Amino acid sequence: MSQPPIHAPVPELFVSYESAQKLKVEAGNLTSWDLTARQICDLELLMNGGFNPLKGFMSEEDYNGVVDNMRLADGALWPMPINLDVSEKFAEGIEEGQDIALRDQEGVILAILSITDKWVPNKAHEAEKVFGADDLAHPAVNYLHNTAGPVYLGGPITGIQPPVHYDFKGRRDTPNELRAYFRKMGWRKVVAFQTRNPLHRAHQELTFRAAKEAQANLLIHPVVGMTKPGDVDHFTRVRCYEAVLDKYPQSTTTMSLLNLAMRMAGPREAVWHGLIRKNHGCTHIIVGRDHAGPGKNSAGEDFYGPYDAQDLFRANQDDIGIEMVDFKHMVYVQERAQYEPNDEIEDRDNVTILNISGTELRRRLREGLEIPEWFSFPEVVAELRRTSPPRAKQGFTVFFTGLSGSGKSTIANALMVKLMEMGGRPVTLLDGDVVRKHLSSELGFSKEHRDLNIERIGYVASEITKNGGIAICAPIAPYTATRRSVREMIEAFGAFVEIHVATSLEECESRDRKGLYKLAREGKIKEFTGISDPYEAPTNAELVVDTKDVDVDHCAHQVILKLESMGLIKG
Ligand code: PPS
Repeated sequence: MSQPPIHAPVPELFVSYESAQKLKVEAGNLTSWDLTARQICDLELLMNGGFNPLKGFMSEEDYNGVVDNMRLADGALWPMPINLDVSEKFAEGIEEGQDIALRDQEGVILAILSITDKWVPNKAHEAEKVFGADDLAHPAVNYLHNTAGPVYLGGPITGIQPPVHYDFKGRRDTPNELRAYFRKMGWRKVVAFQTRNPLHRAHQELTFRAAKEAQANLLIHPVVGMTKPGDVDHFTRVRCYEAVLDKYPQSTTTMSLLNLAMRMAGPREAVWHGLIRKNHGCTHIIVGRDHAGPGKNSAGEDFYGPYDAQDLFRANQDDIGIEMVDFKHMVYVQERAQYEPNDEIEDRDNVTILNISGTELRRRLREGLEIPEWFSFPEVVAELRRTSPPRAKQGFTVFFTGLSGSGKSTIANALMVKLMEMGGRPVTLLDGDVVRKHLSSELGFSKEHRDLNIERIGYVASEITKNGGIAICAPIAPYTATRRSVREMIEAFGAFVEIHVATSLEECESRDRKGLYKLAREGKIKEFTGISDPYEAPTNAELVVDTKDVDVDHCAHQVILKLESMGLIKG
């Protein structure tokens, strides 16, 4: 197979500096689209040649070819649709033949799109063909249906400026910058290692072996754009990669960050990664087991077979234009104190083979357990521990829900004092009444207003949780869907402990501590929860308490025991 001339530049879509200055002023008058985070990633790689041969967002003809056969209209191999998805409302005001300005999230104009095509895609068909199933458990299918706009725009791009990055500037390279680096270093063969995870000893070992086998230099090329939801954030990962970089023999290896928005499309993604790496001047790419795998489908099965990505890559290797190096599954052989490819261990009955899965690693981090030196480098483990402290040191939210007068606030207050007595983390109480005074004073009790109130509480609690504090919330929060959305918001940063204070309506009404039930019965307070407004009782709360025959202290103690059992506080 003929190798591409890795040092020749790839075409970019930028105009000259002078033209860009002029265009920027002119584009100020155009209709403009505010790019989403994913579109910014796509646009950056379109403009800098990372998505060569694409010259802009795909036309309908290119899109159809790509979806159905992985081919652009001119026959070139391309596995992934790259479209500008917009809202119906925006699309209504747009005509084919029109130029629009594409702005980043601060409003800076990055490019002009000359629209040639506007159409409504068949998303179910796209999901089936590109991702293998129209199943929302696939993160890209979920994005397609629930985040991406319903109308696609296509057409060539005129690049004005690349998106601005404030982090790790020195580690980001365009395809042509990397090509120039390889030329300067005299690297004629380069193996790329694509990754979205921290590197441990096994990865270091396998990448080193892959480079040796291909007699090539090594490019660690991690994705820092968008990866799989729930991945270790790229800030932490890059600090980890920097620590691992020192472990390679000097000047054989370099690292560069790729602002790609991954789709987790397994086989098609592997082909796409190959084309992107070829554009970045690489001659080889490592493709592993379950490359860019999205996890399990809604039936609990893998979306793709473990070697589907390697098979599709192999079948298209000539068109991709770079060679695949198969990933070797490396395991640690205790007796020989070294990593070896799992399929090459002949005396496996006589040796101890050690391995720690990703799930096991996360458990050990969460519970503050030992992570052995044979598995990872101490610097990497220290970085991961800094970002993922054990649960007993992470922030969390305790979310009480229940009728007015059920005892939420009283238990919440007792809990706050007990947690403060223990010390270690700051505690904030977001009580229903307090929130309504300071955060939601303009809101009433319609469904819309109650939802807004709970969303605000959820947002504040998620910020507290993210920053390592304890948030205690005590609103009525009568709607299941709203409580679920708050749970999701918080679980991105730490534990969400829902406590249903299930004191019955009869009991709350007979206490009527604020005299509100009487007024509600008389119709003097409208939309009163339990009387003239609904309360949807939780079915999946972490704990249910009832204050009828149990004193507050005991209820608060039950919560403390729950928090202990979840590892959130130390007994
Ligand atoms: S919600 O539904 O979660 O937004 O309600 P919340 O913010 O917790 O506010 C509840 C407190 O407001 C008082 N109050 C009412 N509650 C329910 N329905 C109506 N219509 C209403 N009007 C005023 C009541 O004192 C609630 O306080 P708690 O602490 O729950 O008794």
